[in-house]
Amino acid sequence: MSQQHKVAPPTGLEETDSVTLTRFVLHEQRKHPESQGDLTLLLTSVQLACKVTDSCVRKAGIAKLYGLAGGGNVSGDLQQKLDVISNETFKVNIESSQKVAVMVSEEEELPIIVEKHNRGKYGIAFDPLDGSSNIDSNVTIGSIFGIFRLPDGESIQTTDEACRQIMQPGRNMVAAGYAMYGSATNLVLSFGNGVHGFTLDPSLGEFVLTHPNIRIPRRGKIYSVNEGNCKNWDKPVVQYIQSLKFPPEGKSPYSLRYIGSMVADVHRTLLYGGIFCYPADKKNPNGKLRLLYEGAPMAFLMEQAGGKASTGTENILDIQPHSIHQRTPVFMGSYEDVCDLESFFKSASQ
Ligand code: FDP
Repeated sequence: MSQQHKVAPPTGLEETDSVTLTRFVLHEQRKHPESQGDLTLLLTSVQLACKVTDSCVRKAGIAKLYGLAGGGNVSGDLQQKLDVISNETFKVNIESSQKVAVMVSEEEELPIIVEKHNRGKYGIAFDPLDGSSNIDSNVTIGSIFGIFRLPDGESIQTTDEACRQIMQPGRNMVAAGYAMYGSATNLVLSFGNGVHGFTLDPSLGEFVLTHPNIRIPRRGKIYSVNEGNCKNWDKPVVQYIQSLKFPPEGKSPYSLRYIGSMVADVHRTLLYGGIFCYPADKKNPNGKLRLLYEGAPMAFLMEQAGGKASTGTENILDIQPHSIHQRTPVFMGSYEDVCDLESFFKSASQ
């Protein structure tokens, strides 16, 4: 509608002009006249996978979807029924978009190579249901994804080629995001032009833009870490956390908030500021979280929102992956907080 014909909706009808996720993505696509709409269609399929997963999570108790499925994932964690359902949902929906050639899932040891007739130019890495140890207690969980342009998806024939093509530094991602199944359902997304948050309107079944252009505060007041692992942390991490709890005279200590579900902890950090940490420790020298479908997509969002993501010594987005399920230490959040953390690693190395 042209500007001159645009009339303000009558009071109470403001919602008739909701910016849905689909409308937002189409609008962004128009900024790139050369675009063939492939990413738009891929995001539509991811959006649907998130809606289906959300619906399963919401009715899990009633439909008897809580509990173990009987198998294990790549981490050796026991698979929950919802892990299996969300993984199938992501695979089926994304493959049917015909826009990807390779998928990497936290639930599958090998990359999934899409049938030739269904292939597209992208690769996607996803954790279909992150934080699943929290499922049965109805704590917030989520899905995380990162999308890469593949050098030549058409030619892939072997597992090794599939791995080689999708194992790119996070900085190469064309889009990343997460869905959060909490007291409301959010989908937070970036395709390299800022971070935008949508909330699922259950009456419409549509994600509606509620948090345009999210900017993380330069410095926060909250730290988020599983402090039970403290005895195994490296010295710089112990010293840094100690500095937050015992600040110099006149400064307030940081508050601690830890849900134990990455999507929820990162979402709060993005909105309120502060730092989310999952450090390496003596038992897990590379930490716990996975690079391709946890660390890198969240790092992409953090940086796009004006924050920072680091291993302590390196920007997470610069890591060249050497295996699809490799782990990485994670420190992400407000720019100044992550810089402070890095300064403890720097001092330790001098
Ligand atoms: P979960 O084991 O419940 O799947 O990556 C997995 C993850 O959850 C993250 O969502 C979360 O941040 C982290 O592990 C929690 O680990 P701890 O239980 O060791 O704190």
